[in-house]
Amino acid sequence: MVPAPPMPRVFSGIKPSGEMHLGNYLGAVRQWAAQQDDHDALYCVVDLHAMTEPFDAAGLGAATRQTGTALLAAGLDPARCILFVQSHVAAHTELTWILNCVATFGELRRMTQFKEKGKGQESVSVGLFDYPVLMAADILLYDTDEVPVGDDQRQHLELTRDVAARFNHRFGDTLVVPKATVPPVAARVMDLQDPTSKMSKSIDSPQGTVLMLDPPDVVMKKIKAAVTDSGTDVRYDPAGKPGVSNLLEIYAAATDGDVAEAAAEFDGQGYGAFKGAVADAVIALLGPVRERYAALAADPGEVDRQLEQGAEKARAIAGPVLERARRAVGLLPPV
Ligand code: AQP
Repeated sequence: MVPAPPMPRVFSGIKPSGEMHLGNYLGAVRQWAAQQDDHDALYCVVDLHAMTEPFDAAGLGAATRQTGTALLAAGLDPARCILFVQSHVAAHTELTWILNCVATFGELRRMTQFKEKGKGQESVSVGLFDYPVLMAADILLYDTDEVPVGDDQRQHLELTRDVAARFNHRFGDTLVVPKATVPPVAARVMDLQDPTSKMSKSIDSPQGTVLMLDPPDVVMKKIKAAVTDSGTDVRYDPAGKPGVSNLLEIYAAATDGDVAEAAAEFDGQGYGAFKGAVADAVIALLGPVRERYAALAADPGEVDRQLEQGAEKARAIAGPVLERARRAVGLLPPV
């Protein structure tokens, strides 16, 4: 029998920087869950990335476990993917150092996310500046073919590709150059109170952010209060009608439809009925995730055990890739 061709390897990560929201779910994690059967999938709670901005040391471990629990609840299945915590695989930081010596100051300084996050801050950590290199190491350490990300991470992915190609050019073919895959809808879910900014864990906008674990009445309230415009027609026009367009994207993603169909469905209906339908769709989508989360959170020891098993499998893949990179740059192997 001819052996089946290997499945493409996919890697992605999420920061434990706050509670997961609808943008994370629709823009990323739902795709991750869907890809487990036709991809060789690795997913990671990137706790080292959460340290690049001011963070609470006393809460970091609990936030990491909570994010791991939420990912399991959202459908990641350790029998079908490798789910682990970034800091449990030391190779991530070691490859970061090697790549730090390949990436340039100029290219990191151009990163939009660094510029935005650093703006107006009195002091910015070197970690925030170096974030894209750590992200490149995360991806390259697993010979990743595809990286499913929301629109906000495209630039970092381009940098990963550039760094990998430069490394290969300088030291010989060593690293797999990955490509980004962005979901067709809801690649950038916007804040409900400010539909020109993306929904984010770290931005303080409780009413504009639907959390993945929000109870139904809270979801309904937040979506009903979403900022729209003074018009009445439900039409997809991101520049002219950002609030309505964001809700149409959310509805299309939650019902597995597309925005054109969604706009046609609500043509001629007022914003009130439209918002109610969007909220109902989101509540139906998130209900099972909330239920699974409650069951999993009751046994944190089991979650830790599953994350450790994931880390063990991740280490087994990362070790040889790191070794390849060490050898390529000429480091003396230890005896
Ligand atoms: N609003 C969003 N719409 C679609 N996808 C999104 N992602 C994040 N926000 C949206 C995707 O979710 C994955 C995890 O990314 P993250 O941990 O960086 O998420 P975050 O909510 O953006 O977290 P922070 O802490 O608030 O980060 P910043 O401040 O950097 O935005 C990624 O695949 C991301 O694309």
